[in-house]
Amino acid sequence: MTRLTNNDVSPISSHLKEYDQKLCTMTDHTLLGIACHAYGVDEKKIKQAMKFFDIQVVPITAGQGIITDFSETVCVILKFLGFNAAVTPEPDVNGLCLAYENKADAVMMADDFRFIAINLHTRKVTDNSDATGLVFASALDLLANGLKDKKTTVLGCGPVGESAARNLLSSGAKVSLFDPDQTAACSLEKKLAAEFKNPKILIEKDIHAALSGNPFVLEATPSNLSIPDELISGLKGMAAPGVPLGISQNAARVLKDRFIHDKLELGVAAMAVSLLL
Ligand code: 2YC
Repeated sequence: MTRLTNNDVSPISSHLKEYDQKLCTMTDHTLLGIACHAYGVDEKKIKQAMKFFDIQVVPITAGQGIITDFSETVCVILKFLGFNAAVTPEPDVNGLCLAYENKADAVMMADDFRFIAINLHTRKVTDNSDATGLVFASALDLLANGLKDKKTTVLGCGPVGESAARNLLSSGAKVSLFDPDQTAACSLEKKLAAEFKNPKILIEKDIHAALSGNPFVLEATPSNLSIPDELISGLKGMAAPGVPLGISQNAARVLKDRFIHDKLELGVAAMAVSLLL
């Protein structure tokens, strides 16, 4: 799991409105709308429920410690969506106690290994990797006006890629898997084949084969250049939860409004919506 830096996080709050509008232009859905689409829930019902739902974000000093602005940015995203949210004044155990004592409905927190949200009433736990894979698959589905029977290549077969591939299969996409570590692709294919009663999942042997046939792409690798520039023009669209971004700035310009990437926003929106299910 790639650890964000303050450089990744600090620009987010001031660009939220602009990003929300860009998502609308590309998918006809807002940040909240994409998250609701991911879980198949009615946005009006979520908007109603979130008014009475308080989420406390607890900074965690364990391991490599606090990322400056991380908790504050998660909180800003939650409030932008319409939730009541605040960062606890104390980190760690103290922060968790304060959240309970202040009758929070949910907490969100991250150490170096997991970023989770917990509904304190239902005890539902949502993991950022699962939610991020799901919501970026949902965004790609909207970008593509539906992915049924369309070739969709998942680059990166880790936790985010697994969650995305599972949800792309549910959308009826023709899923191909690629990972530089072929064993990761093979084990994911086996796992999904068992879950979906032998769907046709292709394992691609190299990046050129993976990106042939004008696919849609879900880029979920921690590499900063998983797709060479010369292969970009053949892509129909891309959703890229991978951190750092797996394509060059020039490639991002070529893809323009057929390309969705962020480092926190869609994942946090999906985690928050999942707390209300
Ligand atoms: O500020 C804090 O509370 C830190 N303990 C937060 C550490 C987050 C580490 N994880 C990441 O940077 C990202 C997550 C946002 C999702 C995957 N990696």
